[in-house]
Amino acid sequence: MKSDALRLFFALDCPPALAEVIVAWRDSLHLSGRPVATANLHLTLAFLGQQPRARVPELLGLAARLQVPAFELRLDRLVRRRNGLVYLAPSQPIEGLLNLAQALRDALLAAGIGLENRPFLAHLSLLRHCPKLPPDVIPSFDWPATNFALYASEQGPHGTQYRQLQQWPLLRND
Ligand code: 2AM
Repeated sequence: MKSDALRLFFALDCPPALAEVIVAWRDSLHLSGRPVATANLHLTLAFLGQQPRARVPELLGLAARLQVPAFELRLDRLVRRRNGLVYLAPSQPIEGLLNLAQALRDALLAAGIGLENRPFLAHLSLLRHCPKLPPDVIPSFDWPATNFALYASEQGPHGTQYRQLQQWPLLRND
């Protein structure tokens, strides 16, 4: 029987060609830990947690109404958290990204879906349970962010899978 709740989040989907390049670079560092699958690379904009399946049409509607410009995202920091999560992040605040995350948060709040009160952390997770990073690793990946999507996080036979429910374009600048 299908569960009537889904674990949902909005995210930027890493373009497949860029995901391949990032994963090849990550693997070349030979870090210990549990790597995130190439297909799962994404940058979360808003984490909704468990939501009733019946809410999905409303979420699709509010996302479709957002009018946010496309932007360039440069990932140029490699970070390891104390819990062993290793991620890529921008070293500078990216206005377009912050605007998109805020627009989503506002639209969700207006729909009565409050997010956790922790500040938005722009990050693309690469590896979990990593004990240590080598010093002086300076990445540089450019990601033209042209769309965003709603995902359901599901447990599959090979671990966590992120199923894209729908995606929407960001506004072109030209
Ligand atoms: P992570 O990669 O840092 O774990 C699906 O689980 C996505 O939602 C992942 O990007 C995950 O981030 C993020 N996520 C999971 N729990 C979250 C929470 N409580 N707050 C914000 N993001 C969360």
